[in-house]
Amino acid sequence: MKRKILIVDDDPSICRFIARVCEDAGYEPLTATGYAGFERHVRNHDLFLVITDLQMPDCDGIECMRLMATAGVAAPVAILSGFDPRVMQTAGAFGRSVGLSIIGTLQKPVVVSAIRQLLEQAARQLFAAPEEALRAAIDSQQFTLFYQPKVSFRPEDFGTVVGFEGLARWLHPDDGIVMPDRFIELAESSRQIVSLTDRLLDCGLEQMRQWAANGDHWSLSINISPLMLDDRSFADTIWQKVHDAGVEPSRLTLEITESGAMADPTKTMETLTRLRLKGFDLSIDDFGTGYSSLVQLYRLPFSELKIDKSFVMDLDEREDAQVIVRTLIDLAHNLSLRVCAEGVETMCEWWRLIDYGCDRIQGYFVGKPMAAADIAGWFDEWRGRLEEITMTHTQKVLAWRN
Ligand code: G
Ligand code: G
Ligand code: MN
Repeated sequence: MKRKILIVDDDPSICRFIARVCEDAGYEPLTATGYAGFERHVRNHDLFLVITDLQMPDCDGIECMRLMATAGVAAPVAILSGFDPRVMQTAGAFGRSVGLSIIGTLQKPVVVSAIRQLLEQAARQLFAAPEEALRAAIDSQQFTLFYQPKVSFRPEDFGTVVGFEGLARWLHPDDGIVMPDRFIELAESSRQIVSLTDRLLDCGLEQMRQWAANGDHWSLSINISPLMLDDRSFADTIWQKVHDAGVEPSRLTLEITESGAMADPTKTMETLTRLRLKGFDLSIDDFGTGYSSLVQLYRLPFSELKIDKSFVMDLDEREDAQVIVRTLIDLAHNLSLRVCAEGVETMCEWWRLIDYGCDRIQGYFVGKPMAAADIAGWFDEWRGRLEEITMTHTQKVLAWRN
């Protein structure tokens, strides 16, 4: 059975033209010149590709895309239009936002070679499983880190930027910046997290080198998937990389999510212990949300505990969140761990955490994760804000003393 391609355009001659090219390439074209025909085909056929105009008398392209999304069309969609490329890009972004797989545009007047190219692309996509797309993206260096500042709360260096957490971002050629919730799970289940982390670590180490060249000796935190800790060679591999980059291992914090670290502590213990012995800083991430056992916490050689943002974000409203955060800070200190509170968004939370004796904080209040190029601008702005904040602080203390 031939694969079906739906072609939608209010101009029958354009439909016929594209249909001919599709037919010649061995496909079965279905055409529609209006909404009714379009809807019938979308509902009744298993489609290989949809080529749709954006501008029709009884239905615009956005409505068409909504309908396809509602009907659960999984086939790739190409946008056919005479509009300028920016309009088509916006329409494409809309299509993706409702869950369609927009594979490209076909600019009017349509030429045979462009149609053929599109057909080849659709055929390639058919065989490209998501893992393959991820692999190709890792190989072609489409991943980078965004950096979120961490600020010290200790009296000796209060307000100082001590380092950044690097968070993975996929710079997708069509979709723009793709967030980790869309690829980390897939990377883990397909074991590509190893090569992805490897790439990200290279990015981060290069960034640290540039910072150092500018006189900024910031530390960097990298998220490590617990899956990687089963690998006996992990500690050596990472040490070699850091050594080759001329970076002190103590400047690199490896953040491991609590649930992951706890899954099989005997297996991870060996790797974590070796990493500590080599001088790396180890952080237990999102603490309080996983399947924690305090016994594991003191068995595994962590140097930092990161309080999950869900507690921090409730600090202003909920007394129980205050109790939990205070208790976690005490617990960490009693186990000689440094504490970092994550997800600080308000001035109120900031003051409370100083009060509780938290060592470090991270959150939108200080800065969102940002591209490396934006750090310098953010840093200048932060110094100004910090001055204001500390002035308010001094006034508060004076008022309190009086
Ligand atoms: O900002 P943000 O949406 O970047 O991060 C969401 C989650 O994705 C974080 O909680 C973090 O655990 C995870 N994440 C981000 N970057 C990485 C990475 O490089 N490796 C792993 N394993 N997880 C990451
Ligand atoms: O790896 P981890 O779970 O720690 O990643 C941190 C996550 O928390 C990232 O997704 C980051 O964007 C997010 N984050 C960091 N600070 C804040 C904050 O102040 N508010 C909110 N809502 N999210 C934050
Ligand atoms: Mn983290």
